[in-house]
Amino acid sequence: MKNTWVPLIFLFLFASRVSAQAIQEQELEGISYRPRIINTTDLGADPDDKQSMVRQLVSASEFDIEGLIVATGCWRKTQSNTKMLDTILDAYAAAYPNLKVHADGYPTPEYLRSLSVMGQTGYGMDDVGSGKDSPGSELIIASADGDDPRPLWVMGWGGMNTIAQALWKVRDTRSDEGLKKFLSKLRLFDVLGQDDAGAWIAKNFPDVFYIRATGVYGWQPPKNGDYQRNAIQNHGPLGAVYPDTQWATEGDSPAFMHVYPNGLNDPGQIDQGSWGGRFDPTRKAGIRSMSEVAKIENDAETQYDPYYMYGNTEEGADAIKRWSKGYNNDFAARMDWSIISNYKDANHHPVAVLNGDRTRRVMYMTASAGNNIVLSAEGSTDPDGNSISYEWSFYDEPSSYEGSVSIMNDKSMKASIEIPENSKGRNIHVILEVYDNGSPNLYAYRRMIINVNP
Ligand SMILES: [Ca+2]
Ligand SMILES: [Ca+2]
Repeated sequence: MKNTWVPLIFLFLFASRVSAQAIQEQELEGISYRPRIINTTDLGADPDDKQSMVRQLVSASEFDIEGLIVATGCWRKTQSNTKMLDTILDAYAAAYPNLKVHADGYPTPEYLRSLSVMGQTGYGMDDVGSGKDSPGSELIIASADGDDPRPLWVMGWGGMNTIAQALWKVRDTRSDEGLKKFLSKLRLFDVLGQDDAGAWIAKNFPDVFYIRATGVYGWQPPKNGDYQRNAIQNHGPLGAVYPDTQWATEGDSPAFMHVYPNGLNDPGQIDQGSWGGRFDPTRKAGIRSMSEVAKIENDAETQYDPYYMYGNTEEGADAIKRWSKGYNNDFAARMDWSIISNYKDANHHPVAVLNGDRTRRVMYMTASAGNNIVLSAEGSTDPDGNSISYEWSFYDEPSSYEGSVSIMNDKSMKASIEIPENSKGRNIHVILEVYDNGSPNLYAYRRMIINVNP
């Protein structure tokens, strides 16, 4: 087993990928691309990982998923197989013939199965070190080593020790230069901290990009409510493997929602704000894991003090919740896709055009204080022929300008923005939301960051 899966993974990885050169060309042209992502999950602890996996899979057309890894954490200290994941992938396989009718880019079930492996089978740093390599840790290494200029987002829906094992091995077997190159590809996103490996990583690899999200509750629709029952759970094979909420709903989804390429944000600019929240670009010490981690071992994290991570900004989950209509309807529409075999019988997202630019990238411009500038969504379209509406808003939290900004015609195709006299040298983030009148209404976003001349 151990000798055959590695070449198989390589085969699938390279067969499925856009060439590195093509991606580099797209990057030069500013065309946004699909994020590369590996999710590690403590499936079998809180059933909400199963919920998040359903949302991730039904959204898979937007991502290059390079790994689904079953791992451990403080709520599930051992794992022995991928059965729970396999069951959800079987549901995806049943829904796949419908899903692919509605969007390009859904990975085949066979491809996803080839990337679904076991990570560390034991808990925390006790299961990291010599002789502890797992298919999951090897997959992370192979993926980060791939010939692809894009960063690799590795998400911890449970503990971080499979990622720690990958880092441990690379440090143990490569030069400083090789380690540095490896680290530069990684973007780590840890939900809540669920073992002692996160603190170990942040302490031992202080330059690695490391977000620990703690504002992951409070954005979800009411638990086991009407939306969950009727928009998600009663929708075919994927709905059937979306369990009832036991403690909280989808606490791990903010990880991939942060990199969801919907036009709202550049995920590398973590303070912009995304469907996954907003994060402070200054690393902080002492962002602790869930209290269970210290109950397992009192000095589990304090032994690594100080360690530094990126954490949420003060809005916490409110930074997610402000987009609730967009992400709730997106998920509901995709669940519709999973049971509808005709394109014309479901709704699809509009395309938001900003000042003639049809990509999803964040745009920048300069302006002078006191000027009036016009932003245009002209050319925005809807693939279903729905009528579309526009909404322009000033997003104050990520803007370095502290005052208020008035936008005229904020519900029209063209809006006019008054650049305040006292905004010199600051920036102003303007969000365009384009939404259709299909059912449910679907949203597309764009962001213009206006840098005001000093
Ligand atoms: Ca979890
Ligand atoms: Ca539509």
